[in-house]
Amino acid sequence: MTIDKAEVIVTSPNRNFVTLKITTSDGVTGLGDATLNGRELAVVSYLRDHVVPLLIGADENRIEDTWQFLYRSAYWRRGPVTMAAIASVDMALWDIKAKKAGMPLYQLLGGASRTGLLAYGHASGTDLPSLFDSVRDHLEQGYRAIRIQTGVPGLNAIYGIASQSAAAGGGDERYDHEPARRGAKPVEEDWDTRAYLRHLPGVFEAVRNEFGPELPLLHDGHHRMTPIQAAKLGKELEPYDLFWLEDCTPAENQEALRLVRQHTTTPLAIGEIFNTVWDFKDIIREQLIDYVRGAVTHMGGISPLKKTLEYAAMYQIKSGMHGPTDISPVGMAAAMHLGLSIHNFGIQEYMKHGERTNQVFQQSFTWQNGLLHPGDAPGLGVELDLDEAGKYPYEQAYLPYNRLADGTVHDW
Ligand code: GCO
Ligand code: MG
Repeated sequence: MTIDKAEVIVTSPNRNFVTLKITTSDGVTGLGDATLNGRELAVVSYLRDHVVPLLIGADENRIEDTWQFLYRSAYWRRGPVTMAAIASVDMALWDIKAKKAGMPLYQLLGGASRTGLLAYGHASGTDLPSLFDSVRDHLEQGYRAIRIQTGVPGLNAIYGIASQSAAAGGGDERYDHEPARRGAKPVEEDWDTRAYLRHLPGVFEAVRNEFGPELPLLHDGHHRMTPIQAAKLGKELEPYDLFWLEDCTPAENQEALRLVRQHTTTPLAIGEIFNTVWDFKDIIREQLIDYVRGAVTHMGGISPLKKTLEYAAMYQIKSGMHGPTDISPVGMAAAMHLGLSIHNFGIQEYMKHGERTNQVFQQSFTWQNGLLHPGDAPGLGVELDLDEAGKYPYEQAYLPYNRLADGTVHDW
């Protein structure tokens, strides 16, 4: 059989999503997530103008060959736009193969290595009381691991504090629990690393005192520290036994992690903005990280992320796949099937999608006792309702960005 049709669907129920839908000549369909937050339409063009014409008439069974062809024949390798586009093809072809086999995808990937996936949610607050409320709310929802972000005294709006994104819309109108906001220009936030470093250890001390020693706690530094600042923070957080400190330094400077590692035993996670195994190669081999944060959607698909995680396994490094709401339900399903099947699963990020998103994407995953499971429907277990998707046309939206008090642009 061959690929008959490949459609690129853009929809914005609670936020923008780009989905590739492949249909084979025997009428089987597969979905792939190609969402690149804030730069969505670049991937739409890459797919529609350059990839879809190459897929028509191709053999849908040849997943690895198709991946290699799209990656190598472009000549211009890597980069988020290219790799999100290739990822969507890879996911859709795995979806089709598993549907044809009549199995949930995790069975084709080797079968389940566990009963479910430990997932963490995002607690946040502008101050300690609101942070504690948010942690309690997450515990009530069943989360067994929690990311902690708080406001910093003196700073108005900073990364990861939900109340600000909620303030952008409120209710179901909000931009889906996540900092990107609809609008023609990115919103400006402020930043002061010294104020943050003074504040954060006290926050973790308070959270540990309130919630005890067992709860796995995570924190995202969002690329904002210099190497020596990250080293200092990692060291100061050691008494609070973090599950991980994420993106402590800018992702481009991999040598930074050597310096951080020399100073702290706080586990490190990195890679949500990485695109290929080459971005992970050295930091895995040198054992500079503990968790691979790659997303199926941004790493070129299930095939390359599985290879990267198998390589990581040789160094006892585990998965910590990216799962904010800008990973669509299709990308999340792909992460769940992969996570369930590999041996070195660590944790899965899980931010719940909004109601309208769940109507556009019909999903079969389950969330019970703090564990995710992709479900047992054949394929990825996600179907796209085209009529629902059509109700929500694309709307321009951007992630915010940071400036320091003197006006200098800073990593967000
Ligand atoms: C995370 C991330 C996200 C990103 C977002 C950007 O750890 O979940 O840092 O919140 O900011 O995915 O598109
Ligand atoms: Mg992050």
